[in-house]
Amino acid sequence: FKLENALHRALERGELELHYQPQVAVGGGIASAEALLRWRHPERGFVPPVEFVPLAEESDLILEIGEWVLEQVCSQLRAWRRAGVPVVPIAVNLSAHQFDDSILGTVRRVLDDCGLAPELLELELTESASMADAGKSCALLDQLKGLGVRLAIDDFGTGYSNLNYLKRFPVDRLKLDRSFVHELETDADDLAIARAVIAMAHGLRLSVVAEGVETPGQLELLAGLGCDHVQGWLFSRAVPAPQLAKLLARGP
Ligand code: G
Ligand code: G
Ligand code: MN
Ligand code: NA
Repeated sequence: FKLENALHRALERGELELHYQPQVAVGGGIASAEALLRWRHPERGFVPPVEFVPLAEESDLILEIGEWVLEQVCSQLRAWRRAGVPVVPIAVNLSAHQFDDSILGTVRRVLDDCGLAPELLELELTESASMADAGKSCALLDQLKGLGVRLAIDDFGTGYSNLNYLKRFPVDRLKLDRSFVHELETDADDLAIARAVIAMAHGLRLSVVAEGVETPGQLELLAGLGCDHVQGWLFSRAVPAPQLAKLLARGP
């Protein structure tokens, strides 16, 4: 059978869901969370996003899925707020294919539909998507920032960053890629890179969230470097919405 055909129907059949991974303030509680797509295929079971997101990106399907993700996150935030859950900003991954002028209308519409404070929505752009045509990205990011949403550069350090553009991008934070975190305790080069990225980000008035933090040793090193937030299995995997609500209700 064709996974691609099934993916076309997955949206309508409600087989896609979002899980949420907490992003924890160093020395504090849950400051935000990242929404991560999950596909529960009726026969194949759980299909990871690394398998189906690239497939969806081969067609305009990624635009439909991307819009669904934004709608889902905003209506989830509204539902939580109505239920008295102490909400935090939620970060959404944008595919490079979504990153054109049409994203402005989409983001404005989902925020309006839910009557949501724009600061509760963060958009994650990969370094490669934002730097591919950095001049154009700069204009688009300015317009997105004008809507009041938060902006982050995902997988920082793995693409081709143009620091001239990074300087001009109106982004709020960098996500230090987990490939630099994985061997932080044993690889002096990774430690040097993490230190440099954090220092540069702070110099540019950006905050840093480190991805893939799995051990107390990694956390300790990152805290020593002044890293602002951490995300990873040390704290929590991505969890279904009701579970995140419980974690948020528990407080810091
Ligand atoms: O959760 P997991 O580690 O399996 O996610 C793998 C990759 O899938 C991540 O790099 C993430 O950026 C991507 N991904 C997860 N959810 C979404 C989404 O809603 N939209 C897009 N475009 N990519 C996503
Ligand atoms: O958008 P991005 O690719 O950064 O998505 C985050 C991905 O990282 C998700 O697929 C998530 O499952 C994965 N992830 C989250 N925490 C950890 C971790 O502590 N270790 C590893 N290896 N992967 C993680
Ligand atoms: Mn991400
Ligand atoms: Na990432």
